[in-house]
Amino acid sequence: QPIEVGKKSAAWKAVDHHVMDNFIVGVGSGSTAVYAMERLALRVKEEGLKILCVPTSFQSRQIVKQLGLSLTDLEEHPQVDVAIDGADEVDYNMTLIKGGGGCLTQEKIVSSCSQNFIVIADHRKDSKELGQNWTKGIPIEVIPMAFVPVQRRLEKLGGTPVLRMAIAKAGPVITDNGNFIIDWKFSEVREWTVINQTIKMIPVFRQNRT
Ligand code: DER
Repeated sequence: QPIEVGKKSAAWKAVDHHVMDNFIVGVGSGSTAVYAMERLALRVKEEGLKILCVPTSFQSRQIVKQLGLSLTDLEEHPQVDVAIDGADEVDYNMTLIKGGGGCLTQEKIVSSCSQNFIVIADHRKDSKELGQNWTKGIPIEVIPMAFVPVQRRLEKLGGTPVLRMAIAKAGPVITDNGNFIIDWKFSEVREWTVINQTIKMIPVFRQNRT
């Protein structure tokens, strides 16, 4: 499977190039991040690499434990040396779409606490403009009680905000943080920094009218 070979070799190179002894390492979620965690475990075994891993989801925490890597968290280590993660799409500007696996919030928090953020993305994720290859929309995690007001605010920005429904469970996907995900399907290319700021400003609680 050439794609898996590509993902694995990119993940191994990222780990070999960016992870040093005594590092606090943010470990991402999804299938590409698994290759990175496997490489970390191999280096610990073969070189005696000393690292502590901050997981970014239930999935990555489970894999850290299965591989015998040492776990830590942002309470113990709020400063992370490098975060290594996958992505769903990357444009020419290195703007990412993340959250296809529903783990975007903890991933973003850990990467924001990190000196260095390494994204491993095979050629399928490479797009000139966001939305070219990843057509499922921009994942936005919302507090359940606010999903309709947030949908309405997103509709005003254009595009179609869709509540992500679960497959192996009736009803919507519930994230590791107990929230919903809205996939915001947009039509035309946007000024993503402006959009990112605008989305962040959407109050997930209705403000009292003053
Ligand atoms: O949820 C995410 O952002 C993940 O990093 C993700 O969707 C990438 O997954 P993959 O490595 O399995 O393609």
